[in-house]
Amino acid sequence: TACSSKYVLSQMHPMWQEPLAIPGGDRQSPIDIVVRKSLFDPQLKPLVPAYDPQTCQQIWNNGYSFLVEYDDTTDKSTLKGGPLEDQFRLCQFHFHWGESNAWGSEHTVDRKLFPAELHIVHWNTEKYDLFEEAVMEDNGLAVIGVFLKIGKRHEGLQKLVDALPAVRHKDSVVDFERFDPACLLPSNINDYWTYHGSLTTPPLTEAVTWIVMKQHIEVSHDQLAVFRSLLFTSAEEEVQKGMVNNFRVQQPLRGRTVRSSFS
Ligand code: 1SD
Ligand code: ZN
Repeated sequence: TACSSKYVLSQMHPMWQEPLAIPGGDRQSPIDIVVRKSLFDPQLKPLVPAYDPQTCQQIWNNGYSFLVEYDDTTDKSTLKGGPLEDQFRLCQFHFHWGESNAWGSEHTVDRKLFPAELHIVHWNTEKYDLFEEAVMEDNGLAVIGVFLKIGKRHEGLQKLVDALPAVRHKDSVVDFERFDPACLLPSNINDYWTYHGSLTTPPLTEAVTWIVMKQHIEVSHDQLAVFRSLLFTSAEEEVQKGMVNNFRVQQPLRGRTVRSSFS
């Protein structure tokens, strides 16, 4: 189970209400991306997302974020190229955000914080049979990270924002169909940073090839306010807690190289 993982003993975010314990692995996420220290790798290929919006199924408030989940039983929605050698399959996307617009992202760029960060999660179907297996293994997952900034209203995101009141409480699920996560990518997906890291929530396994977009997307303050109206707590709980600051603290780079696809 997730709780028997050695990584659970590593540094925990205060949100998880666990003690800060023994330092864990050497490839943890998130990190600060120091632009000047990132290494341009001309071998890095263009990223090739090929998503079928028909695989979109539901939104689930899992008590930490909301997950937009996709049918990942076939190769209908895939990601390849970029730093990836294998083909990966889309399974879900989610966000991390702050209580104010001054912070909320997990990764930072030269210490700059963004108000939110999108994670599009894919698993390696060439090496593994199940998502649950891929999560525990090297090269199991590929996650695209996109920073959100406050600006004009994001038209593509609005359909999702409109559905969020239905999953206000923890454990609530609502049908959600035909949403193409590609509409949440910036216009230039060929400029990105990549490094080897981990999940940022338990089991914190070091299974992730991170692909962090250089370009951010813009959303309105009101759209992010709807994210903040969600709850960490279930309908049964007496004291309701607003879903904000659902990010992990930054982790040491420990000698890793962050590569960039651009110079
Ligand atoms: O926060 C998510 C978590 O909700 C879960 O989806 C997990 C496995 O996919 O991934 C983490 S994260 O590392 O993508 N932040
Ligand atoms: Zn995430």
